[in-house]
Amino acid sequence: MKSITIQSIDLHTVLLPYLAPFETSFGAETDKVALLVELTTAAGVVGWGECSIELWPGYGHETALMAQHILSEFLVPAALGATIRDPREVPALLRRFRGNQHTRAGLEAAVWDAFAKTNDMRLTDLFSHYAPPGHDSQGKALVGVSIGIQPSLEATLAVVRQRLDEGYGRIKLKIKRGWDIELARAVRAAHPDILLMLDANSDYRPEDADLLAQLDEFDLLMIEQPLSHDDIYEHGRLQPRLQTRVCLDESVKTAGDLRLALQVGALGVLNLKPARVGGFSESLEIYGICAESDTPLWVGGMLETGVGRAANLAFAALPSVNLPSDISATDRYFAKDISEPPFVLGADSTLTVPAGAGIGVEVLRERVEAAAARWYENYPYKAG
Ligand code: OSB
Ligand code: MG
Repeated sequence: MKSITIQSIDLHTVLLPYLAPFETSFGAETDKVALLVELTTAAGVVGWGECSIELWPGYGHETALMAQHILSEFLVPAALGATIRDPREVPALLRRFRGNQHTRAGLEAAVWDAFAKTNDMRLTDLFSHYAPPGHDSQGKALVGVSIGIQPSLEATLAVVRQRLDEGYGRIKLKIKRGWDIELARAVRAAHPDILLMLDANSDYRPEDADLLAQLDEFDLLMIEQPLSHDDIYEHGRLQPRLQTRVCLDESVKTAGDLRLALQVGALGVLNLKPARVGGFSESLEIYGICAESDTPLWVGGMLETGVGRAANLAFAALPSVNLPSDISATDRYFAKDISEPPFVLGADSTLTVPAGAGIGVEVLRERVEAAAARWYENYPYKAG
């Protein structure tokens, strides 16, 4: 493998309107905010990465201004001039700074993309290279769609119908306390055979175990993150009380968290969000643990732009990612993304990894500039 030397890093905070607002147990969002990391190597190769952040500290604690601050003051200066022989060296380069997983993941992703492009290979094949032997990329990933909280059961049924008609083979519904049993009952009654799952985004408490057990009758693929975002222990007490598998999302931020969760029986499935665990190096370690322990695995998303989604798709194409991932087609999110070509859903509810080197999509500079201008118009903060 050819190494890379990091010559320069440019940051672009962008704001892209969603086609429809996305509501979870934390509230509704109408726009995607992202910080895009543009990294240029000494040889002139450009890599792109996306910091999966949000407008306010809801899912994770990192916001756009925090990401700008952490990158410009600390992470970028630590990375500039470094020669990278293996992208898994990036965490060590940034080790003296703690936390800020979503932010550091964006910088690491830009390194992975530049490294893959330098070696003229798809990012997905670079991931395979560092995965356990025999884990060749499948070149595509099984995907599903995440449906936000709707104003009524009727509205939910209409969106579910639309997504099934579009070809999604797995439906995930966001739930919150008071918007759960009847929702699951209605959707299951309308669609007895679909792959159906729920995501609570930490809205329930240990005392809600009996209520959550009522969901068992709906034959759910899993229930995602029912309890606190930083809890593992209580999930370990909850899982034996449910027939439905518990999937952890928020609670697993490191490979160590996953080992602990497996030890205490806190999960039956893992949602691996590369951003949540600080990047693809930690993701590969977690992937290896799942493969070895036969833990069902899928790749989660945060409504990323094409840059983040392309990288997540490259990872989701690894063979031990064996349940549908939250990586939907471009027209699920945006009228016009910042990259081309758009992702289009295949007939078997799959997305295909683009053939080009690295993330395989082209970032359109005029779209990035327009989305950056939209950020400054709506959130007049100083650039990092
Ligand atoms: O909990 O999985 C989640 C989006 C933002 C924050 C948290 C979550 C989500 C999603 C989006 O469910 C899934 C997607 O990117 O399509
Ligand atoms: Mg989730």
